[in-house]
Amino acid sequence: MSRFRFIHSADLHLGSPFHGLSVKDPTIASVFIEASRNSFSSLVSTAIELAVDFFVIAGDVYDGDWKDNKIGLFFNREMAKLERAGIPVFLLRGNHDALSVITKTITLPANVHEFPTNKAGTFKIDELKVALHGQGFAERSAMENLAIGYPAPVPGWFNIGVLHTSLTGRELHAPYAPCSVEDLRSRGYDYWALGHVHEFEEVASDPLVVFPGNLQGRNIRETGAKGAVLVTVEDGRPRYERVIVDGARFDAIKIFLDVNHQASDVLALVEEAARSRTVSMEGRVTAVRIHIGGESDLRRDFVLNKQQWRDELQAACHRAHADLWVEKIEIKLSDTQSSVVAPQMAGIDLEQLLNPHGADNILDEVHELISTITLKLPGGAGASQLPLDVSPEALIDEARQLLLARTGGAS
Ligand SMILES: [Mn+2]
Repeated sequence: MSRFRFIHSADLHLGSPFHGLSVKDPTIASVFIEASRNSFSSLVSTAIELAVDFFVIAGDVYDGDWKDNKIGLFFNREMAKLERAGIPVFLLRGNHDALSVITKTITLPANVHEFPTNKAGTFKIDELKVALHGQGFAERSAMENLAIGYPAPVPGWFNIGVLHTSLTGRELHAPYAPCSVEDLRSRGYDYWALGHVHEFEEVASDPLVVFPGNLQGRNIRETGAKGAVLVTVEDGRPRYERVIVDGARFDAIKIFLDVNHQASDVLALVEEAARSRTVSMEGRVTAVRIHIGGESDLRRDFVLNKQQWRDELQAACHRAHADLWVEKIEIKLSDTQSSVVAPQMAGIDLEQLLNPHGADNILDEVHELISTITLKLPGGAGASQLPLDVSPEALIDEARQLLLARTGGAS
Protein backbone atom coordinates (compact mmCIF):
# COMPACT_ATOMS: atom_id res chain seq x y z
CA MET A 1 0.00 0.00 0.00
CA SER A 2 1.36 3.39 -0.96
CA ARG A 3 0.60 6.39 1.17
CA PHE A 4 1.74 10.01 1.19
CA ARG A 5 0.53 13.32 2.56
CA PHE A 6 0.81 16.94 1.53
CA ILE A 7 -0.31 20.38 2.60
CA HIS A 8 -2.42 22.42 0.18
CA SER A 9 -2.51 26.09 1.12
CA ALA A 10 -3.23 29.36 -0.69
CA ASP A 11 -3.77 33.08 -0.19
CA LEU A 12 -1.28 33.87 2.56
CA HIS A 13 -1.48 37.56 1.60
CA LEU A 14 1.66 38.35 3.57
CA GLY A 15 2.02 42.09 4.07
CA SER A 16 -1.71 42.71 3.73
CA PRO A 17 -2.55 46.08 5.30
CA PHE A 18 -4.71 45.65 8.33
CA HIS A 19 -7.61 47.98 8.80
CA GLY A 20 -11.23 47.96 9.80
CA LEU A 21 -10.78 47.14 13.46
CA SER A 22 -11.55 50.06 15.72
CA VAL A 23 -10.67 48.19 18.90
CA LYS A 24 -8.80 50.69 21.04
CA ASP A 25 -6.73 48.18 22.99
CA PRO A 26 -3.31 48.09 21.26
CA THR A 27 -2.58 44.54 22.49
CA ILE A 28 -5.68 43.25 20.72
CA ALA A 29 -4.95 45.20 17.57
CA SER A 30 -1.42 43.72 17.50
CA VAL A 31 -2.82 40.17 17.79
CA PHE A 32 -4.67 40.78 14.53
CA ILE A 33 -1.75 42.53 12.86
CA GLU A 34 0.66 39.67 13.71
CA ALA A 35 -1.90 37.01 12.89
CA SER A 36 -1.22 36.56 9.16
CA ARG A 37 2.48 35.80 9.73
CA ASN A 38 1.81 33.67 12.79
CA SER A 39 -0.78 31.58 10.96
CA PHE A 40 1.74 30.73 8.24
CA SER A 41 4.48 29.89 10.77
CA SER A 42 1.99 27.68 12.53
CA LEU A 43 1.16 25.87 9.26
CA VAL A 44 4.86 25.33 8.55
CA SER A 45 5.35 23.88 12.07
CA THR A 46 2.39 21.56 11.54
CA ALA A 47 3.81 20.37 8.20
CA ILE A 48 7.15 19.59 9.88
CA GLU A 49 5.54 17.83 12.86
CA LEU A 50 3.42 15.70 10.54
CA ALA A 51 6.46 15.11 8.29
CA VAL A 52 4.35 15.67 5.17
CA ASP A 53 5.89 14.68 1.85
CA PHE A 54 5.46 18.06 0.16
CA PHE A 55 3.81 21.47 0.47
CA VAL A 56 1.72 23.29 -2.18
CA ILE A 57 0.94 27.03 -2.23
CA ALA A 58 -1.69 27.91 -4.86
CA GLY A 59 -1.01 31.63 -5.22
CA ASP A 60 -1.06 34.99 -3.44
CA VAL A 61 1.80 34.40 -1.00
CA TYR A 62 2.20 38.18 -1.00
CA ASP A 63 -0.56 40.75 -0.91
CA GLY A 64 1.30 43.00 -3.34
CA ASP A 65 4.71 44.45 -4.04
CA TRP A 66 6.96 44.64 -0.97
CA LYS A 67 7.66 47.97 0.74
CA ASP A 68 11.06 46.53 1.66
CA ASN A 69 12.57 43.05 1.92
CA LYS A 70 11.09 42.30 5.36
CA ILE A 71 8.22 40.19 4.06
CA GLY A 72 10.51 38.31 1.65
CA LEU A 73 12.91 37.57 4.50
CA PHE A 74 10.04 36.22 6.58
CA PHE A 75 8.89 33.91 3.79
CA ASN A 76 12.44 32.71 3.13
CA ARG A 77 12.89 31.87 6.82
CA GLU A 78 9.75 29.68 6.78
CA MET A 79 10.77 28.02 3.48
CA ALA A 80 14.22 27.26 4.95
CA LYS A 81 12.57 25.49 7.91
CA LEU A 82 10.80 23.23 5.39
CA GLU A 83 14.02 22.70 3.45
CA ARG A 84 15.89 21.56 6.59
CA ALA A 85 13.00 19.16 7.27
CA GLY A 86 13.38 17.76 3.74
CA ILE A 87 9.97 19.03 2.54
CA PRO A 88 9.79 20.35 -1.04
CA VAL A 89 7.47 23.31 -1.78
CA PHE A 90 5.57 23.91 -5.04
CA LEU A 91 4.73 27.54 -5.45
CA LEU A 92 2.38 29.30 -7.87
CA ARG A 93 1.98 33.03 -8.45
CA GLY A 94 -1.53 34.48 -8.18
CA ASN A 95 -2.99 37.87 -9.09
CA HIS A 96 -1.61 39.55 -5.97
CA ASP A 97 1.94 38.25 -6.44
CA ALA A 98 2.05 38.01 -10.23
CA LEU A 99 5.49 38.18 -11.85
CA SER A 100 5.00 41.81 -12.90
CA VAL A 101 3.65 42.86 -9.49
CA ILE A 102 6.53 41.79 -7.23
CA THR A 103 9.59 43.83 -8.14
CA LYS A 104 11.89 42.93 -5.25
CA THR A 105 13.39 39.48 -4.67
CA ILE A 106 15.03 37.39 -1.99
CA THR A 107 16.77 34.17 -3.07
CA LEU A 108 14.69 31.27 -1.75
CA PRO A 109 16.12 27.86 -0.69
CA ALA A 110 16.49 25.11 -3.29
CA ASN A 111 13.47 23.13 -2.02
CA VAL A 112 11.14 25.83 -3.42
CA HIS A 113 9.96 25.11 -6.97
CA GLU A 114 8.05 27.84 -8.75
CA PHE A 115 5.65 27.07 -11.59
CA PRO A 116 6.35 28.99 -14.81
CA THR A 117 4.12 31.95 -15.72
CA ASN A 118 4.44 31.84 -19.54
CA LYS A 119 2.98 28.34 -19.94
CA ALA A 120 1.91 25.40 -17.79
CA GLY A 121 4.81 23.43 -16.32
CA THR A 122 5.16 20.08 -14.53
CA PHE A 123 7.21 19.06 -11.50
CA LYS A 124 7.70 15.36 -10.82
CA ILE A 125 8.43 13.59 -7.54
CA ASP A 126 9.78 10.27 -8.81
CA GLU A 127 9.83 8.35 -5.54
CA LEU A 128 6.13 9.09 -4.91
CA LYS A 129 5.08 8.94 -8.58
CA VAL A 130 3.48 12.37 -8.18
CA ALA A 131 3.24 14.99 -10.95
CA LEU A 132 2.24 18.58 -10.19
CA HIS A 133 1.04 20.77 -13.06
CA GLY A 134 0.61 24.53 -12.84
CA GLN A 135 0.87 27.95 -14.42
CA GLY A 136 1.32 31.09 -12.37
CA PHE A 137 0.15 34.61 -13.24
CA ALA A 138 2.51 36.79 -15.25
CA GLU A 139 0.25 39.83 -14.85
CA ARG A 140 -2.15 40.94 -12.15
CA SER A 141 -5.05 40.09 -14.37
CA ALA A 142 -5.38 36.74 -16.15
CA MET A 143 -8.53 36.71 -18.24
CA GLU A 144 -7.77 33.57 -20.26
CA ASN A 145 -8.74 30.03 -19.31
CA LEU A 146 -5.38 28.69 -18.08
CA ALA A 147 -6.69 25.25 -17.07
CA ILE A 148 -7.38 24.04 -20.62
CA GLY A 149 -3.70 24.57 -21.46
CA TYR A 150 -2.52 22.23 -18.70
CA PRO A 151 -0.69 19.10 -19.97
CA ALA A 152 -2.04 15.56 -20.13
CA PRO A 153 -1.63 13.54 -16.91
CA VAL A 154 1.40 11.30 -16.42
CA PRO A 155 -0.14 7.81 -16.82
CA GLY A 156 -0.16 5.69 -13.67
CA TRP A 157 1.02 8.60 -11.48
CA PHE A 158 -0.91 10.77 -9.03
CA ASN A 159 -1.52 14.02 -10.93
CA ILE A 160 -2.20 17.32 -9.17
CA GLY A 161 -3.35 20.52 -10.89
CA VAL A 162 -2.35 23.73 -9.11
CA LEU A 163 -4.33 26.78 -10.23
CA HIS A 164 -5.26 30.27 -9.04
CA THR A 165 -8.79 30.85 -10.30
CA SER A 166 -12.26 32.16 -9.57
CA LEU A 167 -13.71 29.23 -11.61
CA THR A 168 -17.00 30.40 -13.17
CA GLY A 169 -17.23 33.27 -10.69
CA ARG A 170 -17.26 33.54 -6.92
CA GLU A 171 -18.90 36.35 -4.98
CA LEU A 172 -16.47 39.07 -3.79
CA HIS A 173 -13.64 37.62 -5.91
CA ALA A 174 -12.29 39.09 -9.13
CA PRO A 175 -12.85 36.82 -12.18
CA TYR A 176 -9.36 35.47 -12.89
CA ALA A 177 -8.32 32.48 -15.01
CA PRO A 178 -11.99 31.60 -15.54
CA CYS A 179 -12.79 27.94 -16.11
CA SER A 180 -15.46 25.39 -15.31
CA VAL A 181 -15.24 22.27 -13.17
CA GLU A 182 -15.71 20.38 -16.46
CA ASP A 183 -12.55 22.04 -17.84
CA LEU A 184 -10.67 20.81 -14.76
CA ARG A 185 -12.17 17.33 -15.04
CA SER A 186 -11.18 17.17 -18.71
CA ARG A 187 -7.48 17.20 -17.66
CA GLY A 188 -7.84 13.75 -16.04
CA TYR A 189 -5.99 14.68 -12.84
CA ASP A 190 -6.53 13.19 -9.38
CA TYR A 191 -6.64 16.38 -7.30
CA TRP A 192 -7.04 20.10 -8.02
CA ALA A 193 -5.28 22.42 -5.57
CA LEU A 194 -6.96 25.78 -6.14
CA GLY A 195 -6.35 29.21 -4.71
CA HIS A 196 -7.86 32.74 -4.87
CA VAL A 197 -11.21 32.25 -3.09
CA HIS A 198 -10.78 33.05 0.60
CA GLU A 199 -13.62 30.83 1.79
CA PHE A 200 -12.88 27.13 2.25
CA GLU A 201 -14.84 25.15 -0.38
CA GLU A 202 -14.90 21.60 -1.66
CA VAL A 203 -15.95 22.41 -5.20
CA ALA A 204 -16.16 18.80 -6.46
CA SER A 205 -15.45 15.34 -5.11
CA ASP A 206 -14.57 13.41 -8.28
CA PRO A 207 -11.88 14.38 -8.67
CA LEU A 208 -11.44 16.43 -5.51
CA VAL A 209 -11.35 20.16 -6.31
CA VAL A 210 -10.64 22.24 -3.23
CA PHE A 211 -10.24 25.88 -2.24
CA PRO A 212 -8.50 25.77 1.17
CA GLY A 213 -9.40 29.44 1.83
CA ASN A 214 -6.95 31.90 3.33
CA LEU A 215 -4.92 31.21 6.46
CA GLN A 216 -6.14 34.18 8.45
CA GLY A 217 -9.27 36.32 8.23
CA ARG A 218 -8.24 39.89 7.39
CA ASN A 219 -11.52 41.74 7.83
CA ILE A 220 -15.18 41.31 8.69
CA ARG A 221 -15.92 39.79 5.27
CA GLU A 222 -13.62 36.86 6.17
CA THR A 223 -15.36 35.27 9.12
CA GLY A 224 -14.96 31.91 10.82
CA ALA A 225 -12.14 29.36 11.08
CA LYS A 226 -9.30 29.70 8.54
CA GLY A 227 -6.47 27.45 7.42
CA ALA A 228 -5.17 25.00 4.83
CA VAL A 229 -5.95 21.36 4.03
CA LEU A 230 -3.91 18.23 4.71
CA VAL A 231 -4.36 15.75 1.87
CA THR A 232 -3.68 12.05 2.45
CA VAL A 233 -3.37 9.83 -0.62
CA GLU A 234 -3.71 6.09 -0.08
CA ASP A 235 -3.41 3.78 -3.08
CA GLY A 236 -4.10 6.71 -5.37
CA ARG A 237 -7.22 7.88 -3.54
CA PRO A 238 -7.07 11.33 -1.92
CA ARG A 239 -8.97 12.50 1.15
CA TYR A 240 -8.47 15.71 3.04
CA GLU A 241 -8.99 17.36 6.40
CA ARG A 242 -8.83 21.03 7.26
CA VAL A 243 -5.85 22.29 9.27
CA ILE A 244 -7.00 25.39 11.15
CA VAL A 245 -4.12 27.77 11.85
CA ASP A 246 -5.67 31.22 12.28
CA GLY A 247 -4.71 33.18 15.37
CA ALA A 248 -7.61 35.62 15.52
CA ARG A 249 -11.11 35.57 14.14
CA PHE A 250 -13.93 37.73 12.79
CA ASP A 251 -17.57 37.02 13.50
CA ALA A 252 -20.96 38.74 13.30
CA ILE A 253 -23.92 38.98 15.68
CA LYS A 254 -27.36 40.01 14.48
CA ILE A 255 -30.18 41.06 16.75
CA PHE A 256 -33.63 42.40 15.90
CA LEU A 257 -35.60 44.77 18.09
CA ASP A 258 -39.30 45.43 18.28
CA VAL A 259 -41.28 48.21 19.97
CA ASN A 260 -41.28 46.42 23.33
CA HIS A 261 -37.51 46.14 23.74
CA GLN A 262 -35.90 48.44 26.30
CA ALA A 263 -32.22 49.40 26.49
CA SER A 264 -31.56 46.65 29.05
CA ASP A 265 -33.12 44.08 26.68
CA VAL A 266 -30.67 45.10 23.96
CA LEU A 267 -27.73 44.38 26.25
CA ALA A 268 -29.24 41.04 27.30
CA LEU A 269 -29.84 40.05 23.65
CA VAL A 270 -26.27 40.91 22.66
CA GLU A 271 -24.84 39.08 25.68
CA GLU A 272 -26.90 36.00 24.84
CA ALA A 273 -25.76 36.08 21.20
CA ALA A 274 -22.15 36.59 22.35
CA ARG A 275 -22.40 33.52 24.61
CA SER A 276 -23.50 31.43 21.65
CA ARG A 277 -20.18 32.34 19.94
CA THR A 278 -17.82 31.20 22.69
CA VAL A 279 -17.54 27.62 21.35
CA SER A 280 -16.89 28.56 17.70
CA MET A 281 -14.18 31.03 18.85
CA GLU A 282 -12.04 27.98 19.74
CA GLY A 283 -9.95 30.11 22.08
CA ARG A 284 -9.15 32.75 19.42
CA VAL A 285 -9.28 36.47 20.04
CA THR A 286 -12.42 37.38 18.09
CA ALA A 287 -13.60 40.69 16.65
CA VAL A 288 -17.35 40.80 16.27
CA ARG A 289 -19.58 43.10 14.25
CA ILE A 290 -22.92 43.72 15.93
CA HIS A 291 -25.89 44.36 13.63
CA ILE A 292 -28.97 45.80 15.30
CA GLY A 293 -32.09 45.87 13.15
CA GLY A 294 -35.85 46.15 13.55
CA GLU A 295 -38.19 48.87 14.71
CA SER A 296 -37.41 50.78 17.89
CA ASP A 297 -37.58 54.21 19.46
CA LEU A 298 -34.09 53.52 20.81
CA ARG A 299 -32.73 54.53 17.40
CA ARG A 300 -32.30 58.16 18.42
CA ASP A 301 -30.60 57.12 21.64
CA PHE A 302 -28.08 55.03 19.68
CA VAL A 303 -27.26 58.06 17.54
CA LEU A 304 -27.03 60.53 20.43
CA ASN A 305 -25.14 58.31 22.88
CA LYS A 306 -22.97 56.39 20.46
CA GLN A 307 -19.92 56.00 22.69
CA GLN A 308 -21.91 54.92 25.75
CA TRP A 309 -23.72 52.27 23.67
CA ARG A 310 -20.46 51.09 22.17
CA ASP A 311 -18.95 50.67 25.62
CA GLU A 312 -22.05 48.94 27.00
CA LEU A 313 -22.15 46.51 24.06
CA GLN A 314 -18.43 45.81 24.51
CA ALA A 315 -19.10 45.14 28.19
CA ALA A 316 -21.93 42.74 27.26
CA CYS A 317 -19.53 40.83 24.97
CA HIS A 318 -16.90 40.67 27.70
CA ARG A 319 -19.48 39.21 30.10
CA ALA A 320 -19.70 36.33 27.62
CA HIS A 321 -15.96 35.97 26.86
CA ALA A 322 -12.83 37.94 27.76
CA ASP A 323 -11.48 37.76 24.19
CA LEU A 324 -14.61 38.90 22.36
CA TRP A 325 -14.10 42.44 21.04
CA VAL A 326 -16.54 44.71 19.25
CA GLU A 327 -15.26 45.43 15.74
CA LYS A 328 -18.12 47.74 14.79
CA ILE A 329 -21.78 48.37 15.52
CA GLU A 330 -24.23 48.68 12.66
CA ILE A 331 -27.59 50.18 13.50
CA LYS A 332 -30.33 49.60 10.94
CA LEU A 333 -33.36 50.64 12.99
CA SER A 334 -36.51 52.40 11.93
CA ASP A 335 -38.61 54.55 14.29
CA THR A 336 -41.96 53.39 15.50
CA GLN A 337 -44.85 55.36 13.95
CA SER A 338 -45.77 57.15 17.19
CA SER A 339 -42.38 58.82 17.55
CA VAL A 340 -42.13 60.42 14.13
CA VAL A 341 -42.26 64.17 14.71
CA ALA A 342 -41.09 66.60 12.07
CA PRO A 343 -38.34 68.86 13.41
CA GLN A 344 -39.20 72.54 13.58
CA MET A 345 -36.46 75.06 14.03
CA ALA A 346 -37.19 78.74 13.42
CA GLY A 347 -39.23 77.89 10.36
CA ILE A 348 -36.46 75.79 8.74
CA ASP A 349 -37.52 72.38 7.52
CA LEU A 350 -34.36 70.58 8.57
CA GLU A 351 -35.57 67.22 7.37
CA GLN A 352 -36.16 68.60 3.89
CA LEU A 353 -32.78 70.33 3.97
CA LEU A 354 -30.99 67.12 4.92
CA ASN A 355 -32.99 64.91 2.60
CA PRO A 356 -30.78 62.04 1.41
CA HIS A 357 -31.55 62.91 -2.25
CA GLY A 358 -30.37 66.45 -1.61
CA ALA A 359 -27.06 65.06 -0.37
CA ASP A 360 -25.87 64.27 -3.91
CA ASN A 361 -23.77 67.40 -4.29
CA ILE A 362 -22.29 66.93 -0.81
CA LEU A 363 -21.28 63.44 -1.92
CA ASP A 364 -19.74 64.78 -5.13
CA GLU A 365 -17.74 67.29 -3.09
CA VAL A 366 -16.56 64.58 -0.69
CA HIS A 367 -15.44 62.30 -3.55
CA GLU A 368 -13.59 65.20 -5.16
CA LEU A 369 -11.87 65.99 -1.88
CA ILE A 370 -10.84 62.34 -1.38
CA SER A 371 -9.40 62.17 -4.92
CA THR A 372 -7.39 65.34 -4.32
CA ILE A 373 -5.98 63.94 -1.08
CA THR A 374 -5.20 60.47 -2.49
CA LEU A 375 -3.32 61.93 -5.44
CA LYS A 376 -0.98 63.56 -2.95
CA LEU A 377 -0.37 60.27 -1.10
CA PRO A 378 2.86 58.35 -1.75
CA GLY A 379 2.35 55.79 -4.51
CA GLY A 380 -0.56 57.80 -5.93
CA ALA A 381 -3.17 55.21 -4.92
CA GLY A 382 -6.50 55.59 -6.67
CA ALA A 383 -9.36 57.02 -4.64
CA SER A 384 -11.22 53.72 -5.02
CA GLN A 385 -8.44 51.94 -3.13
CA LEU A 386 -8.46 54.31 -0.20
CA PRO A 387 -8.77 52.15 2.92
CA LEU A 388 -11.72 53.98 4.46
CA ASP A 389 -13.53 51.99 7.11
CA VAL A 390 -16.86 53.34 5.96
CA SER A 391 -18.14 54.76 2.71
CA PRO A 392 -18.54 58.53 2.34
CA GLU A 393 -22.28 57.85 1.88
CA ALA A 394 -22.44 56.20 5.30
CA LEU A 395 -20.50 59.06 6.91
CA ILE A 396 -22.82 61.69 5.45
CA ASP A 397 -25.85 59.70 6.58
CA GLU A 398 -24.43 59.42 10.08
CA ALA A 399 -23.92 63.19 10.27
CA ARG A 400 -27.46 63.72 9.01
CA GLN A 401 -28.95 61.36 11.59
CA LEU A 402 -26.97 62.99 14.38
CA LEU A 403 -28.20 66.45 13.40
CA LEU A 404 -31.81 65.31 13.21
CA ALA A 405 -31.60 63.43 16.51
CA ARG A 406 -30.13 66.49 18.25
CA THR A 407 -32.90 68.72 16.96
CA GLY A 408 -35.54 66.24 18.09
CA GLY A 409 -36.69 65.00 14.69
CA ALA A 410 -36.84 61.67 12.97
CA SER A 411 -34.80 60.86 9.92
MN1 LIG B 1 -6.07 35.91 -5.62
